[in-house]
Amino acid sequence: MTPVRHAPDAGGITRMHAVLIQLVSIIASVGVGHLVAGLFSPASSPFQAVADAVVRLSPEGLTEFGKSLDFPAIGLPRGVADKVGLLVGIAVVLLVVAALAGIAAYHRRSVGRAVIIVLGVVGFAAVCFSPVFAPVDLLAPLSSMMVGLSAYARLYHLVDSITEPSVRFSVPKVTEGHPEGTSEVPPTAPQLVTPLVTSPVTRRTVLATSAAVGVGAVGAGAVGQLLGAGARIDTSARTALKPRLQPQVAAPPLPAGADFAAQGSPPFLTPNKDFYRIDTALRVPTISAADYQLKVHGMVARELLLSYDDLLRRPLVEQRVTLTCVSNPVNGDLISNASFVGVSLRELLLEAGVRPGAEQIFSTSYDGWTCGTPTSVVLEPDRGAMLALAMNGEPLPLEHGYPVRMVVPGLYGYVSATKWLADIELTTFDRHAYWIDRGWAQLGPIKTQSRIDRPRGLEVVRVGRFTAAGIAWAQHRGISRVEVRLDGGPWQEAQLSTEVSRDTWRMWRADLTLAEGNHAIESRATDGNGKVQPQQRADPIPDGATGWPQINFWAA
Ligand SMILES: Nc1nc2c(c(=O)[nH]1)N[C@H]1C(S)=C(S)[C@@H](COP(=O)(O)O)O[C@H]1N2
Ligand SMILES: [Mo]
Repeated sequence: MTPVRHAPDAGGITRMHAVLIQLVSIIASVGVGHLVAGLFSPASSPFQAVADAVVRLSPEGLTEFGKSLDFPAIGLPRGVADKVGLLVGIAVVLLVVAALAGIAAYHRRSVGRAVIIVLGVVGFAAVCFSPVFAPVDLLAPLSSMMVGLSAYARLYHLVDSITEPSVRFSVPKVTEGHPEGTSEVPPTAPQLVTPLVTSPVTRRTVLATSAAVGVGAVGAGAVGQLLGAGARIDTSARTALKPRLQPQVAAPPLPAGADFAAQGSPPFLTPNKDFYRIDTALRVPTISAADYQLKVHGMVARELLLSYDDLLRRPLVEQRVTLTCVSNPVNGDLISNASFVGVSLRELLLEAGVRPGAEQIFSTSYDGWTCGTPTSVVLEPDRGAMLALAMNGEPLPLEHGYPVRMVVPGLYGYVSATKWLADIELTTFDRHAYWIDRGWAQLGPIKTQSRIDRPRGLEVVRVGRFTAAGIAWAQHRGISRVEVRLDGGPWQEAQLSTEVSRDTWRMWRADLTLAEGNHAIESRATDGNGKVQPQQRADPIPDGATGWPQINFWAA
């Protein structure tokens, strides 16, 4: 037999082969991890878990940056673009690490193996330290690591079997003399033997096998993704809930003139598909209403365990509430308005019996996000704090918290609007919710603000009569007045849309006369208590942006 060439670690391959083997092993590891997760527990995909951990561990600045990322070019709405960007970023980092490890492995195979182990451990840790960890979640990271290591071992086994040269010669057995002792001359020359005993292993075999493993791994990952998505809600079950979500106490009909959409304000109700979205969930949690359970516990007289049907047996009320994100910058668009149908959270808490000293309603979502709401606010009789089940006439969209979310008028979302609500614990403020340890304030009442929607920044409009338009909000206090001024001149009172509720935004419009040239328009709102929004500019962190919005534009 021709001896296999034993070059130190390279084994007759090039650097390119080593990089390929490393990439393919890591892709196999990630792909199979994703597949196994898709089969058993979608959130346990090591890749997914690492991305989730990056979100959890990232400093406030990074998360805030991500929140405001916008990719209009590829048509992704906010709240989605940052998530896709993060996943792509992690994939790129992984590929770069794999390529570097492959180069190192060309000289020392143990380095390549060690990198697979380290990545496996990172994925394993991310899964184990997830806030929603369950033992079944161990399957995906374990199989991921095993497959990565075995792909690596097998591909290098193939490398070690490379025969050189690629066409093999074989020497036939030569008989040592004639059995009968005759003096016949045995054949002397070796013969070229074809076909070969086994098909030869060449560098091309290594390439082809690696490619096949890579394609298989990507396929496995894709199947895992589909399975995970298949674990998504049975959409027909969600739609079937619609007739059961009719409110007993309907909101009064919308008055005419609730918006100035014709002049450039948003419509009074934001369609669900346009409703802003903010959350830390890289994959939208999918909980079926049939399996839904809400636990109310902690400093209460009686613990409650409620199913979706239990909630449906309670009186359903309809309320229009404008939700706002604390990280909304001045003139930003992290604000939307919807009609919600749900049950009174106050009634529920009264039934559980809140014990004295329970200052905080600590809520946890199915994806492990946490939120702290002041109990005193939720218990106010006219606050309208609710557990919402429907939004704009349909069961909550998955992205907005299906099947149940909290809504508390007048508080920023991060302290009140828990989506995919799983657990409510009455406790003190000693316990810190998700954003509190990331630099945001414990209390988050919504600040009085206004926004200029028309003109747009740097827009060129016609000289002469021009109608500016926008919105103003001070949920639960209401808006009593909006003023605008042009080029630092005198304040001019804007016309307000008909008030629908003090928990919702109000639109404004103002007629201006524009001379040719560049202009600046500013706005300021006054809340229902007569307090004017402050001029002082403040960043969103820690408790919401302040400052008068200003738009620069041209008239020509
Ligand atoms: N489970 C969960 N609920 C959450 C969040 C989150 O990250 N996870 N973000 C909150 C924040 S910061 C805001 S502003 C609102 C946004 O709700 P929306 O996405 O329906 O507009 O949801 C709140 N509820
Ligand atoms: Mo938010």
